[in-house]
This record gives sequence, C-alpha cells and structure tokens, in this order.
Amino acid sequence: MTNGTSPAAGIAFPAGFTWGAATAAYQIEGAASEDGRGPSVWDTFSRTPGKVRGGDTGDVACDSYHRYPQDADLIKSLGLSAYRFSIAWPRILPNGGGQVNQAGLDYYKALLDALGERGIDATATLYHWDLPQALQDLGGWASRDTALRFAEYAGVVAEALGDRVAKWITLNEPIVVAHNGHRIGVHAPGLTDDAVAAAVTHHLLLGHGLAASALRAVIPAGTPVGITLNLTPVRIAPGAGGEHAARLEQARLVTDAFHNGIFLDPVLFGRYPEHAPQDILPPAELIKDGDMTTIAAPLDFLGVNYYQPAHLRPGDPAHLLRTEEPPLPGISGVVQYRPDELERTCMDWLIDPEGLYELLLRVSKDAPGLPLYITENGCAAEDYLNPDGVIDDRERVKFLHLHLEAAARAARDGANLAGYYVWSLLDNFEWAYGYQKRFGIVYVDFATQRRIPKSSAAFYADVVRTNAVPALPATWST
Ligand code: IFM
Repeated sequence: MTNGTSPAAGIAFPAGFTWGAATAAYQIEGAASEDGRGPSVWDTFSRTPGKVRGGDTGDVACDSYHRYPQDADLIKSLGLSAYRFSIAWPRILPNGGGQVNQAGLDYYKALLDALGERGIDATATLYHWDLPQALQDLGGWASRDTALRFAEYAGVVAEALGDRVAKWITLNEPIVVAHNGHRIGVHAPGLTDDAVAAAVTHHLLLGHGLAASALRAVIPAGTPVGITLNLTPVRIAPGAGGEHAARLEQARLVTDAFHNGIFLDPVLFGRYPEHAPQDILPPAELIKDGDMTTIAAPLDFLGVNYYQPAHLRPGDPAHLLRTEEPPLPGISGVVQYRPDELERTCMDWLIDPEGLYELLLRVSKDAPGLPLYITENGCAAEDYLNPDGVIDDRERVKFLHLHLEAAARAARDGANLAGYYVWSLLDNFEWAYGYQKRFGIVYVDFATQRRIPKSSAAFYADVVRTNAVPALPATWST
C-alpha cells in the first residue's frame, strides 16, 4: 500500500459500493465536426479569441471518439465497476431538435457495448454544457423552449440507448451553466447578465424535470434517474462569532442559498430558497403553474460533485486583504476568504476534505433515504512524465486519500453514500483553462494521445480492489 499504511487500519466502504471514473463529451471526445455532429456553444466559445487559455479547443481533445475501446480497457484495468460519461446533444440532434443524427446514436451504442463487454456499468449524463449552437441562436437556456427541446432529446436517447445505460443524470452542475456561462461570462456562451442567468436557472431546472419524465417514460422500469449538483459547504471562520455572530449567520444563509439551495431546494422541496439573493431568483412570471412540481419529481439519487468550500469572516469589502474576496450582493461587513492554513491545488482551490464529510451528512439529513453518489471529486496538479516514464502525482494521491477517507467516514457515520466517481479518468479539456490543467488519474500526452496511468491511478485501483481506504498517515493533518 502507499504511504506505508495497511487497509486493515483504514475504513471500509459499504458493500456493493459503486466505483467509477467520470468524463464529459466536449472535454474528451474531439471529432467536433465528424459524422454529422452539429456545433455547440463550446465550439463557438473556444474558437473565439481570448476566451480559452492558449486558444485551446475541444476539436481533438483526447480523441476518445475514436479511442473509446482503449479507454474502456483502461477503466477495466483499474477494476472500476462504472463509467460516467456525457452524451453530446449536438451529436444526436445537430440542430437541437427535429432531425436525429443516427451516426451520433451509433457512436454511443458502440461505446456502451464496449463498456458492457467489459462488465462496466454506464452512467450517462445528458447535459454537460455542450448546448447545440442552433438553440443558443434561439435564446439558449434563457428561453423556455430549450427546456422542451431538452426533453425531446432525452426521449430520443432513451429510446436508442435505454437498454444499455445503468443510471441517468439529467444535468451536470447547472449552477456553473447559469453563473459562469451567463452571469460572469467565463464559460460558454459568455454572457454577463443577471436577469438572463436567473431565467437560465429556472429553465435548466424545468429541463431537468421534463427530461427525467421523458426518460422514465421509455427506459426499463427501475433504472435510476438523478441530477448532479456541485455543492459548496459554507464555513464561518472559527471564533468569529461575538458581535458579528448575527451578521455572519445571515451571510452564511445567503451564501448557502447562492451556492447550494438555488438548485438543491427546487429539486428536493419544490421551492426556491428563502435566503437567496434577489438577483439570482427567477422572476415569478417565468415560473408557470406546475413547474415546481415537475422540477421536484422524486429523484432516484443525487449526484454530488465536491471540490472546495466557501469561507466567511467579518471584513470590509472596500478594503480587501490578500486572501479575501467580495461577498455576495446584499451582505455587508462580511467577506469571503481563503484560510492560509489550508493547502490549495494548482487551480488555487482549497483542499478541505472535511467539507465533503459535512456535505454528505447534511444532504443525507435533508433528504433522508436518497442515495448519494459523489459523481466528481479530484484535483488538478502539475503532472509531468519523469525520466523513468512515470507520473508520480503525489499531490493527487494525497488529495484522493484525504477525500476518500472523509467519504468513508461520512458513510460510516450515517451518510447514504452509494458510490464515488473520480474526476477524471483522463487529463482533458478543462474549459477556460484549456489543456493546461490536468485532472486525470491517467496522463494524456496530447501530441501522441498516449495514455499513461499515474501513481494516483494505482492508489485508486487499490482502494477499489479492497473497497476500503487506508488509514491516513499520522503526519498528515486534516
Ligand atoms: O472539469 C470540470 C467538470 O467538467 C465539471 N466539474 C468540475 C471539473 C473541474 O473543473
């Protein structure tokens, strides 16, 4: 075992735990113009100068469109029982709706058959951000019609692929679509409009509800359907109560509604969160009769993506210190900050496995009995091929070890955790960062497309094989 620990001293995961790795279509497939695929908003965005670091695009990416059998072999070699991938809507419906592209369906059938032959269950995400450009031209997610087109697309793939998919995820991280894509504009389609972002939020949720129902009308009974949300625990600086206690608690509620409640409350409880800042709430006229019931149709599971928490402390937004950021609108006397004592990944994201522990217990309490899957967790690191031909990504091994330990502890302490998918199987196109940020447990040499499992792949395969995480070395503080 790594780090000289023995699995016997670690923590076991529940029996029957799902072990997987995750990817997304635009990040790995390439073949952007092949076999009838239509353009997506990410093709348009990445080809716009200045939007993606180094001018990188997903045109080739990991070439998984052609190399999927090799990737399926890799998944099998790690001993994983599941693979989470996304379906590119513009491969199936190049114009967003209407004419179906059979070649697109055939590609996913072949991928699913390759997985099935190797005994790997497929978890298919319908939407991981690659909206057909034709729909964006008609208003994109700001238009209610896009939610209806999404349900049409869900029905088409359910008919064609429903017998081969073990689990369905409607949307991946809708907050990133609304916020990064429409409020701050760092993702496709690059808009910066609060009102548009609020409309997008509602239509994504409606699309989720309609697509879940379209799937369930076709797929074999009992096939689980869920949604994946990236959740962000909100922490208050230790010892920062006192005279600031009430203000901090109010700021915590607002920040929590912004990061979590805005998508979690509608899908779990059929309502928008009470404490959400006004700017992010969809206006009443967009919420039609029956929408909230459609959105809150019972989930079979919730996918949780976890990367880092948010931290709050008293402060002056007019005079921010080095590690501080402005608060959300409507909060005064409180700032967001990055605790110096926490290490960071090369994305500058905080490493805080306790956040995952807290999150899993919180959601299990809020939604008793709902199975949770960690559908993404992982980190970018400065990986390199050393002269021995090895990528010894110790930072990632430590990151995974800490987070898997937190997940196992949460399951032991009552969280309803059923599985874990590492982000990501492969180094890939990391959105606005292009290929500079490597998240894979398998290294990709983008010049040759050679795949080389990193040390983290061996560590993860060991955890999977033993269904247990080794004890943390005593020298690591968490
Ligand atoms: O690469 C992304 C993924 O597409 C969505 N979740 C976060 C990952 C890392 O940024």
